[in-house]
Formats: sequence, C-alpha cells, structure tokens
Amino acid sequence: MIHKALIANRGEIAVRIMRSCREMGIKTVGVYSTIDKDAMHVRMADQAVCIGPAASADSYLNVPAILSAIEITDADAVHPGYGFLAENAAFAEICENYGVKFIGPSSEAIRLMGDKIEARRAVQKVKVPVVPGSDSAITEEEEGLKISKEIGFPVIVKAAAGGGGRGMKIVHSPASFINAFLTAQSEALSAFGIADVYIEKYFEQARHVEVQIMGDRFGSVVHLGDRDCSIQRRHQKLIEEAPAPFIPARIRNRLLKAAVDAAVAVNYNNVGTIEFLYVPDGEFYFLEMNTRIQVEHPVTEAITGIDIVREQFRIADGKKLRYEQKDIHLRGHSIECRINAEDPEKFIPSPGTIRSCLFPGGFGVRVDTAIYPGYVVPSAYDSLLGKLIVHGDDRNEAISRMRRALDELRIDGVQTTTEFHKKMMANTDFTEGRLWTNFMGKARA
Ligand code: MV4
Repeated sequence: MIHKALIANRGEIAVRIMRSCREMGIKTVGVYSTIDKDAMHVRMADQAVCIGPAASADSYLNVPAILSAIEITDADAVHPGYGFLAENAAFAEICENYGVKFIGPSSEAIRLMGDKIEARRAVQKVKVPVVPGSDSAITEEEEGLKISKEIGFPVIVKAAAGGGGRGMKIVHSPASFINAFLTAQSEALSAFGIADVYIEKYFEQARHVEVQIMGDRFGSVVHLGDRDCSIQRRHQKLIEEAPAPFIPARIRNRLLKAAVDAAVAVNYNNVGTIEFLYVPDGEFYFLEMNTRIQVEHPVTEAITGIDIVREQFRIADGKKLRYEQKDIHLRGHSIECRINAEDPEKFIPSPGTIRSCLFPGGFGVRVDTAIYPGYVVPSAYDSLLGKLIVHGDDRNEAISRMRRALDELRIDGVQTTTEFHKKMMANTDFTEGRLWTNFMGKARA
C-alpha cells in the first residue's frame, strides 16, 4: 500500500494529483523552487520541501534534490505529473532501484517509447498502421533522399529522441532535402544528444487523434476512448475534445483496437496515450506514444467517469485493473480550453500578478487550476494558468456550455487566451468540425 507520495511537479497538475491522493488516503509531499514558495501546490500538500532555485534544471529537474526530498519525508511513491521528469527513463529506473514506486509505466516502457524509431517498429510488428516512412535511423543524406523519393514529397524528418513536435523538419522538394536533413541531424544531436533521425511522409491536412489506454502489471489493457487535439500552435495544444468528432464508427473501432494492440505489444503497464494521424481519406497512422498523464486527461475523465490519476496509483501499486472493456461506457462530449497567461492574438507570455480571478461553475463545468488572487505567475515555467473543461450530451451542447463558461471566467492582472477561445467557440470551421493540424496556420480564429 502506498502511504505517502511525493509529487514532483507544480501548478495545476500537482494540485490535480494531490486531490486524488487525498481521496485515496495517501499523504502528499509537495516540492517547490524558491519562487514557488507561495504556490497553491505547496499549500495543498501535507508537507513541502524546497528543492532549489527557480530554474527548472536546478529544481523540478534536479534528480538528487528530489531523491533527497523523498528520503527525508519517507515518501514511498513519486508522481512526476507531465513534463519535467515524467518521461525520463533514467529517473524512473532510479526510483525502481531505490524501492520508491514511480507512478507511471516501467522505465523499460518509457525507454522503448522514447525512441520513436523503436516505437514504430514495435507497433508495426502487431500490424498497427504506421505513417509510411523509414524503418530505421537514416544516417546518410543520399540514402535519405532516395527513401524520400520513394515515399514521395513532402516528407518530414524527425528526431528519434524527439516527440511532441520537437526536432521535426518538413521538406517539400528533393532540391531542399540534403540541407534540411543535415540540419535536422545536427539539431537532434544538440537538443537530445542523439543524432538519429527518421523520415515519414508528411500529411499537410490531417487530424491529431489520440487514444487513452490503461494497462496493468498483469497484461490487461483497455482503452478509454479517443480525443482530438488538432487545434495546436507551435505544438502547444490549445483545445482538446473527447470523443474525436466526425470519425466514422467503423474507422473509430479500428483505431481504438489498434491502440490497444500497440499497448499490449509493448507490455504497457500504466496509463498512456497512443497518438495517431487521421487523414482525410479516412486512414489513420500511428505517430508515437506518450508514457505520462497528459494535460488533456480531464476530457476523457468526463466521458468515462474514471479518475485516471487514481488508476495510475492503483496500477503502480500492483493492483489489477478494475475495469474490463465492457465496463467502460463513453457518454456525451467533453471539450477543454487551455487558459494560458499569454496575449490572445500573438500568444506571447504575459507573466505578472493575478489581481483577481473568478471561475465558472455549474452543471457540466470543471476548472483545474492553481491560481488565486494575489498569485504571481512566474516567467520561469510554462504559461498554463488552468483548464476549463465542460461536458454535455453532445458536441453542440458542450460548445454552448463552453461559451457560457468562458463568459463567466474573469482573470485580471495578466493577459489570457480566453478571448481566443471565445472566438474559436464561434468559428464555424471549428463548430462544424473542419479541424486540421494546420488550422492555426491557415485560419484566423
Ligand atoms: C506529423 C504530421 C504530419 N505528417 N507527421 C506533431 C506532434 C507530434 N506528435 C507529431 N506531429 C505531427 N506529425 C507526419 N508524418 C503532423 C503533426 C502535427 C502537426 C504538424 C504541424 C503543425 C501542427 C501539428 C499538430 C499536430 C500534429
């Protein structure tokens, strides 16, 4: 039994995790950097330990400091949240060896899925469709050009150690290939310490559809339905919804099954997300797997009624899944808007003091945040202030409810993306389902 968990994160996700811990009777340890001493997650934790100065590298990414905090507080589990150490296989492995339960999959699963080429290979073995592309790392530019001509332009060169949109280069023609390829290789080396890149056909107009899955330590895997995350800017998601709208039932069933097959193929043993590219002709292709709890998990919680964070703890604690696929019922439609401290048109960060804030409530509305009046939004971390999540019987009801919730939301002191979301909820391309990954590049909300 887990008694005390250290939450190696900050902001809304640290608060979110502590809420589930409190309900499960698990004591919580918060960690914080010096500028976060007044943060909500510090106040909410049963105990809190300062782990270093503001810079993430010296605090939330500081493994020795976090291990020391685990030691002095006698925590028997550590939840990494998302970002920071969440997909750091070495950290998960240290925890395993240390006898501290890492609330996530095995370090082995994190390592395997962290290599995007290995991940492609692993799921291809069980006949999950992958984006047409190279089957191994491409080291020679001439070989890359040859493969790209076979695949057909445009292609995209991706870093094996990248993911989430980091370390990608789109190439439109053979003439620009060599240059782009060599740049991608050297950028991969400097960003990740690994130069390996692979090549995929680039789909200009596609949707980013992902499947939430859940596997235990006994080999059972279920899915919790899908989500659409196509509305992104610079690979930061802005709006997510569940289920992914406008997908024919027959294709959706194949997609969900492919996600479960992929998770089974790699012995996946916690909650995770399988990302697909859904293309206009109705085909879908595996992109990569995320081995963490994701920012957008509440839309899935809304349509399934399952506390995904609680399940993470139960699985890591060695319990069997309490659900079979037939026990999971998807109901209604959920949308999440990310409220960032940013200029709503240019998306430039807007740190500062929250002078006042008032959150929406009422039927079908959830707010996950860690801000309060007087809170100072630091510039050292990402600009997410909170998430507005609504649930309705169908997509149109969810959109109406989101409009209502956005109208009730008041945040003074910093600029926020609220106005962007209001425009989006009135944008007919969005409301009628013409959502593509290049939406933000093409359309003006
Ligand atoms: C792609 C793609 C099109 N073709 N791969 C971005 C996040 C990462 N997980 C995978 N991503 C993409 N990979 C191929 N072969 C489109 C995306 C993509 C995207 C690209 C440009 C602008 C916004 C995007 C949003 C989601 C996905």
